[in-house]
Amino acid sequence: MICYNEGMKKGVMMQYFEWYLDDDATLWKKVKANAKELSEAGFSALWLPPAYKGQAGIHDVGYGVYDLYDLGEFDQKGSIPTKYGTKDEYLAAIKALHEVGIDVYADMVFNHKMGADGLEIVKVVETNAADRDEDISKPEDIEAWTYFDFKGRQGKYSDFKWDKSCFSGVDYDNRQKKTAVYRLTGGDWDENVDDENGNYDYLMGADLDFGNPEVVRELYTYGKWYLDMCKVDGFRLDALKHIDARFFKGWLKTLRDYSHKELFTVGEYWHGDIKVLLEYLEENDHCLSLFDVPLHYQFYKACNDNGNFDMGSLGQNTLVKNCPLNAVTFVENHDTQKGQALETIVTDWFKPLAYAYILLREEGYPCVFYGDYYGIKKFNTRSFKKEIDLLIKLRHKKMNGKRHDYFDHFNIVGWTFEGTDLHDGMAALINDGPMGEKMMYVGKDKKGQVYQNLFGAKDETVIDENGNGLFKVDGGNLSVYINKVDCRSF
Ligand SMILES: [Ca+2]
Ligand SMILES: [Ca+2]
Ligand SMILES: [Ca+2]
Repeated sequence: MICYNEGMKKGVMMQYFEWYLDDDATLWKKVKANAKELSEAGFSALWLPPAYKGQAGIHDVGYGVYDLYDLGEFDQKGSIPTKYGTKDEYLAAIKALHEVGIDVYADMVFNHKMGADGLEIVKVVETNAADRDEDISKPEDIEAWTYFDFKGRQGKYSDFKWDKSCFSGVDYDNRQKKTAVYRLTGGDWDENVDDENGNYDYLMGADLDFGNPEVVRELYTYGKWYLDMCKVDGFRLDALKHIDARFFKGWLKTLRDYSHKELFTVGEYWHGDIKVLLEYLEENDHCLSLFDVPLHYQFYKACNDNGNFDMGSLGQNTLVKNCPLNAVTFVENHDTQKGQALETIVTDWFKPLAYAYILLREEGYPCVFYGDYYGIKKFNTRSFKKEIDLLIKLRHKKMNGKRHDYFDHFNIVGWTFEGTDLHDGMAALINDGPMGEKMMYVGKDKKGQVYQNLFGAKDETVIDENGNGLFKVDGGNLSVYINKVDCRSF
């Protein structure tokens, strides 16, 4: 099997946006300006937000996708730029990132389209919102927003026009001004979607019908266009729960063959049950990675449990444990942050502990959240840049040699790296309870060396003749110890 996981090469990606960035069309310029600094901090890839025009124009975070071919180039939805800038600025940002060796992953939102240009009379049945396999009306005509002709673009790049034949669901009848889950009678819900609500094909907007070969063909064409135009190195796929699970396997294979690139890809399948995620990967021959949602939920639980979370169980039943090559680990994202639909905030005290867990272990491909790195202006949350920078530096310099795990305690758990002949190791501890210490092995050849903690109170410990150190960790905190002679360079 091909290893699609950059994390195994110590890669670190950043999700370079949060939900509440200013609608000032400056993100692409900021990316370009910060490229060198991000590279020096040790980031190897950025996941950039959806770059195409959304229904709310400059105010759209990007998930209310209107025109996939408008990357901030056409006067549509009230502006030429998107929330993040113009197409030229996007391409310049990608170029700047490539120049410093940072890969770029584009966010692909293929489940739905919004902000249609016109209404059509469509034949539908209303379905039970809680069980979409159940029809609750006879076939009826409604007036739906399903016609997209993108007048502002005038056919540039693609003359594909979207109409009612391209969609399998809508949620609004303009005649009756009624909101419901309507299924277009021309086809059926897509199969191979999540089974929540009976069939979870429908999420929002005009739902793409992956049973229509024209739609599938257009998305293949689009993928090639995107690679040619933007030269990205991979993708983040939105809303996989709601899209036929068979689609992306073919799409990715075609684009990988076409571009001769690995095209690292991570999908958003928002589900806390590891079994569901493993099944999805199995179904797709592991051709992509998924975000480790179960691990996020463990962080969320641990930080809210006042020390009662069993830290010894951290990582059990997670993707990174069961399928590390296909796991993208993360602490927080634009959906879990405050104010969002899936709000499950990992609180401040636990954040450095969670980042230590995803950044200082080899398994999984860690993804740092913009809002954690820079802080979230809208809510005046704190920046964890200092801690994250230090952890990434430790990841690159000290994650060497054999690892020893100590997930054997209700509060204090830890792990060490022995190092190699050429490179030193380290000892890490995370603690959701009161201050304490833990004996851990760092290698017999370390006998007599002084290890110092880079976090908190700069505690020191001397490695004994058996290669063990007694490492201290403050209450609700983390410690990372390295050979004291190296501390000055950190
Ligand atoms: Ca769908
Ligand atoms: Ca569909
Ligand atoms: Ca505990």
